[in-house]
Amino acid sequence: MIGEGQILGFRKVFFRLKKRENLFYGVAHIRHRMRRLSVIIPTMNEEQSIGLVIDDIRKHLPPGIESEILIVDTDSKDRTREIAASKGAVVIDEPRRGYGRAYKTGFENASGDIICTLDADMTYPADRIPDLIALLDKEQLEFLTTNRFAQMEPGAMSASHRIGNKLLSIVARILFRVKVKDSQSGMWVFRKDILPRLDLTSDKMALSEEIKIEAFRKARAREVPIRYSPRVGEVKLNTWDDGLQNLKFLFKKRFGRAK
Ligand SMILES: Nc1nc2c(ncn2[C@@H]2O[C@H](COP(=O)(O)OP(=O)(O)O)[C@@H](O)[C@H]2O)c(=O)[nH]1
Ligand SMILES: [Mg+2]
Repeated sequence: MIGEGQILGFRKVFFRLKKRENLFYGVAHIRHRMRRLSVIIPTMNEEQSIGLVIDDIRKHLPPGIESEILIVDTDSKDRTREIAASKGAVVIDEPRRGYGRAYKTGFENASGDIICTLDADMTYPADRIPDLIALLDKEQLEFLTTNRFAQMEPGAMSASHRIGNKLLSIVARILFRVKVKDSQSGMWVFRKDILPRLDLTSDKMALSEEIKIEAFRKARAREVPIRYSPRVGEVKLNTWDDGLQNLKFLFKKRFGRAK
C-alpha cells in the first residue's frame, strides 16, 4: 500500500528531478546556441569615442560567452583604427563608403553565432548587451532591434532628426506592416544564421530600416526599449539627405527595385 505521504514524496522527487533536467537542458541550450558573440561597429573618424565604446562593451560582455569586437572602418583620417587595434579589436578596412556597406562587410567577417551592432559614438547602451542576448534565447527569438524613443536622454537627438525618424517609422509600418517604432535604430542583436534569409540591398543608411523590414518578415523578431544618450564626436549623417534617401528607399523597396 502506498500512503498519501509517499505519493507526495514521489511527486516532490519527480518535480525536483524535472527542475534539474530543465536546468540542464536550459544551460545546454544556451551553450549550444551561443558559442560566440561578434560585436560589429562601423567607424569613420571616431577617435574621440571609439576607445570609450570598446571599453564600455568589454566591461559589459556577458560572462561565459566568447566574443570578438570588429571595427569596420572607412578611410578614417584620425586615430580611430590605431586606438581600436590597441584595445584588441579586429580592424577591417572597407574603403567603399556607406553605413550599409560597412555592416555587410562586418557580417561577412563575423565569426560569432550571435551578432550585436552599435555606433562608435557612445549613444547606445552597451550595458544592455547581456540582457538582450538573454532575451533572444529565453523567447527563442532570432532578431532584436531597439527603440531609442523609449528612454531618450536630453540632447541625444535633435528635433528634426526625431521628426524624420518618426515619419520614416510610420511609413515603414504602413508599407511593410512591421511593428517598429524606431526604424532607424542602429543597435540590433541577432542570430547570424538568419542572414542568408535576408535580402539586404542597401549599402547606405537605409540598411538600418531594411534589415528590420526583412527580419520582421522572415524571422522571429521583436523591438525592445533602450536608453539613448548624446553623441561623443561629430555626426556623420546628413539629416535631410539621408532622411529623404531612406524615405525613397522604402517606396522603391515596396513598389519597385530597391538599390
Ligand atoms: N565604415 C563606415 N562607417 C560609417 C559610415 N557612415 C557612418 N558610419 C559610422 O556609422 C555610425 C552611425 O553614424 P552616425 O553619424 O552616428 O549616425 P546617426 O547615429 O544616425 O546620427 C557611426 O559609428 C559612424 O562612424 C561609412 O560610410 N562607413
Ligand atoms: Mg550614432
